[in-house]
Amino acid sequence: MFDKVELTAIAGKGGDGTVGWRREKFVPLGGPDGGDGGNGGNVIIKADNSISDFRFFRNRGIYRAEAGKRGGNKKMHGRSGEDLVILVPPGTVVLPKTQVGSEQDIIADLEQDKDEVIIARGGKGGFGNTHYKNPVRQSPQIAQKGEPGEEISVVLDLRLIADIGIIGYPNVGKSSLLAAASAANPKIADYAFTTREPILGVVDTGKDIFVLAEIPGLIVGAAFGKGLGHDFLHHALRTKIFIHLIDGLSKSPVDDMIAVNNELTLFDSKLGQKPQLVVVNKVDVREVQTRMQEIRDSFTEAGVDIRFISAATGEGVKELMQEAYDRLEAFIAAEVKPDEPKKVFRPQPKDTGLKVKKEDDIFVIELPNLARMVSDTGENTYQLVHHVQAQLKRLGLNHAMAKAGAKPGDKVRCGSVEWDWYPS
Ligand SMILES: Nc1nc2c(ncn2[C@@H]2O[C@H](COP(=O)(O)OP(=O)(O)O)[C@@H](O)[C@H]2O)c(=O)[nH]1
Ligand SMILES: [Mg+2]
Repeated sequence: MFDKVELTAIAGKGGDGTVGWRREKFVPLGGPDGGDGGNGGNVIIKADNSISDFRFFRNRGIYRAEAGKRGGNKKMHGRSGEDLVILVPPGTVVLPKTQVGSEQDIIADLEQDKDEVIIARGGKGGFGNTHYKNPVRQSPQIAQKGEPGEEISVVLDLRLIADIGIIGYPNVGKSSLLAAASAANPKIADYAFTTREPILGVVDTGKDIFVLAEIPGLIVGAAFGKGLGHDFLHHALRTKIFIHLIDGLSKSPVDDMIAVNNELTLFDSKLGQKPQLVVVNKVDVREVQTRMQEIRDSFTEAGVDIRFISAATGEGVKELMQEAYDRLEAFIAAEVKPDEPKKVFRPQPKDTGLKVKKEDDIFVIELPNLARMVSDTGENTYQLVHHVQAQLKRLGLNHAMAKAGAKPGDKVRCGSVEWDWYPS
């Protein structure tokens, strides 16, 4: 199954503004009433619990949001384009796809159901001619085109995040329990140091589904924590509750529990505070069966409630998983959610500053809002040229041109309008 997919998102173009005129009885030609274009739709990626993988994605597919509609007469706004919402499984990380194909900083981490991010913003609708009326220009024949929508290529990376982690000494049976409870296939009786990364499995209790992780590396004493990577901490910290597994054959099961808990707290105090279900394993072994009462009493004395299972025969595993899930749910429900700032990707603010770039013999002005101006005839009318020049002058064209090395009489262009520049 894919756990990575690439896609390109193209937001909707803004609708064009309209050049329109009021028509009334007995008024031959009314004032301007051309409406603005609607905004283009955004492309949004949203986590949804109903989606569990990327099987419905076309790899490298292109996802487009709807364009905004043209402005109408009577100052009617064009309708905005609909947003395109792409549903992904919770746990999806959105990364930018760079030209070289390397992945850099995360755009968004859609960890939970309903987390969402706008990856491409729709273009703004253009202004209709009503906006260009002024005391001198009573009948503006110019309007603005809609802005293009943003375009971005991203990689979606599905990272399962474990809800419940199994901790405990080496050889207590963590891998065996993970294998017994899920379809995961961890190496059993692996040498204790080889497992550095958490191994994840999906548990289906028949009623509920959750992700279970074997958290490796809990080796009490010197070795613990050494060489454990970011992945370990990431998973261990995100895990909401722990199943603390204990070997029923151990000399002192209670001391084992205490030692592991001390180690957890030393590693990160937040880990030590997570709720735990304490479970004694290997109850299929006779020796453990004969000590059951003694073990239970020792834990009761320590104020800890325990259950017995056998990861080898599966005894008690199903019940344990259901209990773990119920605890998880209760824990999540009780969690006070601080008002975390929503993880929303903010595109760079648009640079609206005036920029002049020399292309061959002509100085080109990059000012998107102004470059999108058009006249109703499509030609460069006096009004259009005048509007563009007046705006540019206000924004410091002369200074910018001089800085770019222009000499009086040089050609300059903004959008479709071209003229000879003489500083005035
Ligand atoms: N008899 C018995 N042996 C078990 C049980 N669970 C695990 N083992 C054995 O204990 C050893 C360590 O198991 P493993 O799952 O690799 O432990 P981990 O190091 O905690 O992941 C292996 O030899 C397993 O076969 C169990 O419930 N009963
Ligand atoms: Mg193991």
